[in-house]
Amino acid sequence: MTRLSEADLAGQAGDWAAYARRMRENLAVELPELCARALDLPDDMVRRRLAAARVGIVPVSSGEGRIGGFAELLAATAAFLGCPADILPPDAAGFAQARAGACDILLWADDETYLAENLRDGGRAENGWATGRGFAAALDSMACRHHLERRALVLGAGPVGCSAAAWLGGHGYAVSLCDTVPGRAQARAAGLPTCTGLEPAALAALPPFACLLDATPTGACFPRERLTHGACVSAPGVPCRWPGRLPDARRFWHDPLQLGTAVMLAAAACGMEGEDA
Ligand code: 2YJ
Repeated sequence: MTRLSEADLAGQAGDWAAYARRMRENLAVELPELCARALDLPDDMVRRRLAAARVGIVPVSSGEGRIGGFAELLAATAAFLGCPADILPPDAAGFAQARAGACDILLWADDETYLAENLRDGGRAENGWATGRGFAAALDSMACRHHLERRALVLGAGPVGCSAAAWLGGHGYAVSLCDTVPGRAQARAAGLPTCTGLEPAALAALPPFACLLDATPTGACFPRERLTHGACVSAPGVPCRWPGRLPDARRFWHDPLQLGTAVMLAAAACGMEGEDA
């Protein structure tokens, strides 16, 4: 995950009605159900476990410091999922309160790690793993809705891209995983089901893709002509440069933090373990 800026998060915590409407219109799903699909868990179990979990967020000031609006957006995301959520004191005092019983699920992020930990029952989910699954499930929702071929291009072989590629491969997609670092996509694809690693120069030889998952911060560089006319794009990368570049805004999903956080919370609430690649 690229380090988010306060500007990336501006206005995101406020309008959940608009977020839910866009999700319904574009993905035909509600956020808890999308989390359940991302985790291959029953929808009712995810909703029940989330409703029973108290979430604590500990702001972390080490390294590059706190990001304005970050803890608030995590709390708002938890609340939107039906979890009571509190922002605890920053740093050591907050961790101490959490471990003394102030919450069931602890959310915290520094410059290297963003983690949800279930302190009551066990279960922990890292952000890259959860974000990849969430955006892969979002892409799949659009692909099912528009009857697209189950063949996907994943840009970026980092933790998010690899997690997305693994989810898509496990759900019947033929996946091409592409990275600009020579050899990286090929090495990472080797352990993933129905996944082929390639470098950008190899894309020109392939037929255009109807399903794209862009897990890079450089969406603007991806040539539009490598996509079919009705292609669907799921874009966890920040900053996101896709808006305005697709003919149909409904065949597109992006948010800077909410979906990944929601999948982390759902996974931790259900006792799952998900680590970044
Ligand atoms: O508490 C805060 O406000 C800050 N310490 C939040 C920092 C958020 N961290 C990031 O954006 C990191 N790039 C997360 C890296 C996650 C790796 N998957």
